[in-house]
This record gives sequence, C-alpha cells and structure tokens, in this order.
Amino acid sequence: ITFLQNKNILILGAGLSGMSCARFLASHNIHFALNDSRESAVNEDEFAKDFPLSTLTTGSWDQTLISSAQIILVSPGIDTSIDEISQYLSPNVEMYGDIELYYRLTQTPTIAVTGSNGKSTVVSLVAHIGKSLGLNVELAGNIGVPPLDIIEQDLDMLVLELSSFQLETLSSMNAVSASLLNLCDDHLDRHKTLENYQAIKQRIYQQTQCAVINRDDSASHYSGQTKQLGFTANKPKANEFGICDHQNTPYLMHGDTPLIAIDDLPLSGNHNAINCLAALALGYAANWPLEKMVTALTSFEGLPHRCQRVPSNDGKTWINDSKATNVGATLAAITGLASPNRRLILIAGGQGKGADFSPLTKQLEENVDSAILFGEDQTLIKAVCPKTLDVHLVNDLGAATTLANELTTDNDIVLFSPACASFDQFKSYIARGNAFIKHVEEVSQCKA
Ligand code: UMA
Ligand code: ADP
Repeated sequence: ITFLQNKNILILGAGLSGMSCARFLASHNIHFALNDSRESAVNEDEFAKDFPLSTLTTGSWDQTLISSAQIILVSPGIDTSIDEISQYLSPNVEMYGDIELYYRLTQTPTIAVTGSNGKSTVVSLVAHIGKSLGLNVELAGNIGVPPLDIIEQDLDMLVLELSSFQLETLSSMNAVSASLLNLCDDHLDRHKTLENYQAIKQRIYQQTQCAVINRDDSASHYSGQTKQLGFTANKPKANEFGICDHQNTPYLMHGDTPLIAIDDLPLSGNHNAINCLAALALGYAANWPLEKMVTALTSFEGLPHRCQRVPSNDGKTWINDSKATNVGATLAAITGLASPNRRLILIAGGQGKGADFSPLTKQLEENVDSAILFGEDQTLIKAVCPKTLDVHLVNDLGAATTLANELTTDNDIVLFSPACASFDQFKSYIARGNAFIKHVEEVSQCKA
C-alpha cells in the first residue's frame, strides 16, 4: 500500500468503481480528490461525513486537479482521450482503474472472462459451479461488484467479468484461466475500430496462466506463448471441449467423452450450450473436477433479461432479451429461437453505438416474419432489412408491444432482442426489460 501513500491521488468518476476506490483509500487513511463531470453525482453532505479528509469537485472535469495528480484512478465509463482530460495530464501521471489497483494489492486466484456477449452468463455459471464444489467464490467486475469492495475476503477464486473499458487500464492480473469468448461490433463509439476493440480485449491473455480460446471465432485466438485450452460448437480436439452427436442427440463433449445432452441443460439456445463449454473449460484449467462441474450445470437458473420467457396465458411465446445490446446477441437469439413451424416477430431498436447492422440481414430473411423497430437508430436497422420483410416503425416499446400483439396469434413467438443500447429511452437494459414485461402483461391480458 506504500505506493499510494503521500501521493496526489485523483479519482475520476463517482459511480460504482470510483466510490469503491474512495472507500478503500479512506479505510487506509489515504486522502484523495474525487472529480465527476456531472452535477450532483454524489450527495455532498454524505461525502463530507464519510471522507472528511478528501475533496469533491463536480460539474466539470477539473484541470487543476488533473494536471497536479500523480495517480489517477479512472472509472471505466470515462473516455480519457477527450481534450478536457488528455491535454491536462502530467507526463509522469500513473493512470489506471479500480481493478488494476486491486491486483497491485492482492494475488487472489482469479478466473476472468471478457467478450462481446455471454460474459455475465459465463461468469455466473463459473461462480455457480465453484459454489457447488464447496469453494469460497465471489463474482466481481463488470457484472456490478467492484473487487476493492471485497478485497478483505480470503477467496478460493474470484470470478471476474471484464469489459473492454476495464481491460484498457489493466496489466497486473495473473489469472488461473481467462477467456475472450467472442467478438462482434460493440462500443465502437469509443474504441473506433473493431481491430482496436479486439486488441484491447486480447490484453486478457497476457494476464493469465491458461488462455481459454473459442476455436470458432478467430478474434478469440491467441498467438502468444501462454498455455491454451479450446472450446468449439463442433467436434473438439483431444482434451478440449465441444459438441457432438451421441446416441443421435447433441452432447457436450470433453475430447471423445460425452458429458451431458444439450437437452438436459437448463439454458436454451446453442449460444448457451457454448457458454456452458466455456465455463467448463475455465474451471477445468483451474483443476476443478469435471464430473462434478457437469452436474452443477444442471442446477443453474440463468439470468434475467437474457432470452427469458415472459409468462403469459395467451398461447404466444414472449421473449425478453433486453440484454441484447449488440448485433451478435440478437443474431444468437434469432438462431436459438427460430423454429420451422412457428412465426417469429422481432422487436428491435434503440442506440446503435456506431455498429454495422448488416450481419442481421441474412437471419432476418431466413427466420423472421415481421420486424417492429423503435428508438433512435430504428432507420439504420430498417436499412438492412430484406425488401421482402414486413417492417414497421413505431415510436416506443409500448407501441411495439401493442403492434406485436396485433400481428400475432396462438403459437407465434415475439422476440424482444433490441441489438442496441437502451439509453435513448431508458435508464438501463434492466429498466427496458422490465418495461417490456409490463407491456406484455398488459397486452396479453387485453386479449385473454
Ligand atoms: N462520468 C462522468 N463523465 C462521463 C462519464 C462518466 O462524470 O463522461 C461519471 C458518472 O457521472 C458516474 C461515473 O463517472 O458518476 C460512472 O462511472 P462509470 O460509467 O465508469 O460507471 P460505474 O458506476 O463505475 O460502473 C462501472 C461500469 N460502467 C461502465 O463501464 C460504463 C459497470 O458496467 C460495472 O458494473 C461497474 O463499473 C463495476 O465494475 C456497466 C456497463 O454498462 C454495467 N458496462 C458496459 C457493458 O456491459 O456493456 C461496458
Ligand atoms: P454480456 O455480459 O457479455 O453482455 P450476457 O450473458 O449478459 O453477456 O448476455 C448478453 C446478451 O447476449 C443476451 O442477449 C444473451 O442472450 C446473448 N448471449 C449470451 N451468450 C452469448 C453467446 N455466447 N453468443 C452470442 N450471444 C450471447
């Protein structure tokens, strides 16, 4: 901790990450300045009470604080390349995030996961498996728990979800195993190019003893010297994880050994079978017992807002996939739900974050009967819809749900998988998913 003492420390951002840094420093009697560009980011009286030795500045980025800081602890949501910050940084400043600080202070064994889609599902699966094995395991990172908040815990394993923003400032992690699950266009508004985004995600492999590779996605491959273990949706290599037919049913496999029928997994969709393989590979690389891990998979209940069925008694299947905030997630949902005998209506739209929507065209053509589009970037999605598709533009999610109800009858599937961020019309994907559930309750009751 001595490297933090007697330094000018500036925390940028007063959200979850920034406040965890503040609490940690205060618990060691180290004072700091906290700067948030938004007004009323924190309650000033509470701040003064909790951190009497430290200062709070809100409303704009403070040039004096930035230029005089020796250490800047930056929150993941803040783009430090903007002029208001970058041009005031001192040449000797050390700038990193809360997770880097955690690993400069502790050697907690870690399983780490990044990727465009499936991170939360895979880390939750790994944590569930670890707990089922009787281990002392905690989840942290992008899933919502800053690791500094649990630094005092003596864990058998920290299971860490890492966003590209968090990896950008991380270099001291030494994970037992780590995976870049997959990559598709996302966050290009900040990372500019897919190559740049991929290079940041690949940093995870430089900080692990075993790189867990998705053999089906070249962006997940790694050319470094680290030990590797692969997973694939096809026949696996010896000692790796994959999927094969066994007794005419698709099974998760370890090399030539069948592990469990995909139909016996509680999570539906091919992408979730792959998520299970990734979780098994990550645990296997940490020497967790395979047979017990497979048993643990069967009691995992899944996470809300990810291809989650919304209860209704109208004979239709309503699916809330509000967490699909990019094109890759929506493609996985359409592929997973498409059925030759049932009509599929897609509700999508929101903030596109600069993504290319054109990978949707083929799936829309093959598997979707109608598309209902709302939100800021609805016309960008409309532009990639095949000409033959029945497309409707509406103002908001309520209107989209009402129209979906009118367009459907018994046995049809309505998939709400937006392929976009929610921030144009909602506070978060959770608020958006909850709004959808409420709209479904209303419209399905109207008809009942
Ligand atoms: N802020 C400014 N100016 C800005 C941007 C932010 O002042 O231009 C301030 C905000 O007022 C706020 C603070 O910075 O007070 C917020 O910091 P933050 O946006 O980094 O958010 P945190 O609350 O610290 O949460 C972060 C992650 N947020 C982001 O990466 C945007 C959380 O991931 C994560 O759960 C948390 O750390 C704990 O690790 C959220 C997320 O949306 C869920 N992640 C993205 C995703 O999953 O797609 C990457
Ligand atoms: P993340 O934490 O990376 O956002 P989640 O597990 O929360 O991932 O899932 C986000 C979205 O991606 C959901 O819509 C989910 O159905 C979809 N998804 C989950 N796993 C995968 C995968 N392996 N490939 C593509 N999409 C996926």
